[in-house]
Amino acid sequence: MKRKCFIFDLDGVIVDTAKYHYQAWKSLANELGIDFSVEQNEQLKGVSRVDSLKKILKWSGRTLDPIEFQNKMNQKNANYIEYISGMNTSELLPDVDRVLKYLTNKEQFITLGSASKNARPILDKVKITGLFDAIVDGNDVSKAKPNPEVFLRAAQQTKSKTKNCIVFEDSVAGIQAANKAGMTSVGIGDPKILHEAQYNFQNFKVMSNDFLEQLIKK
Ligand code: B16
Ligand code: MG
Repeated sequence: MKRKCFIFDLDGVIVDTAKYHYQAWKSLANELGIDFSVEQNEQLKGVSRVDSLKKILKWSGRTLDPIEFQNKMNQKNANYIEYISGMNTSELLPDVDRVLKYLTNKEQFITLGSASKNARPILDKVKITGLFDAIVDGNDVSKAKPNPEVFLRAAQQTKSKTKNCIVFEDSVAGIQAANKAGMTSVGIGDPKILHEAQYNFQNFKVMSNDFLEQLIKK
């Protein structure tokens, strides 16, 4: 039996927490006197917390001393945690449950490859932790996307070859990481933004079971 390793990004793929990251970064940036556009936010998707704050400061030409930097990161995370505290199963993105069930029934490996350090509590809140064969998140890696470390670890944990791994990602950095790892990259979101992906879907609603079957048999 073919057993592929399906690696799901979390924010923006399984749950719509991308909007909460955006709101939390925007209020921090505005407080620092920095404008923060939707386009800039796009460049933060999939990017670690540390690297995100570094980018915001670079765009603004501002600097913070190490203590202020840490304080601002803590402030952003506290704000984000407040946003996600009320999450429940209704925040699973459309058809994620169908795709997860289909792959589970086909006995495929299901893994998480997320940059977020808040990934585990979020999976618990939307009640899907038990479906995963491996969970790799921001606490487990030292190199952030577009470095492929997070996806390579998910492959290792399921003893899968990289050519047998399929990554679902909503960020440019994540698609680049999947491509660097030699994995199949599937962009979930705007194909103009995610044009480096091998396949593109606006969301899981438009991804058929036939396509999933094709990936399993590939
Ligand atoms: P945290 P993903 C990423 O998660 C988000 O896309 C990115 O916006 C965020 O900065 C990063 O996680 C770190 O998140 O602050 O919760 O550790 O898309 O890789 O699942
Ligand atoms: Mg994401």
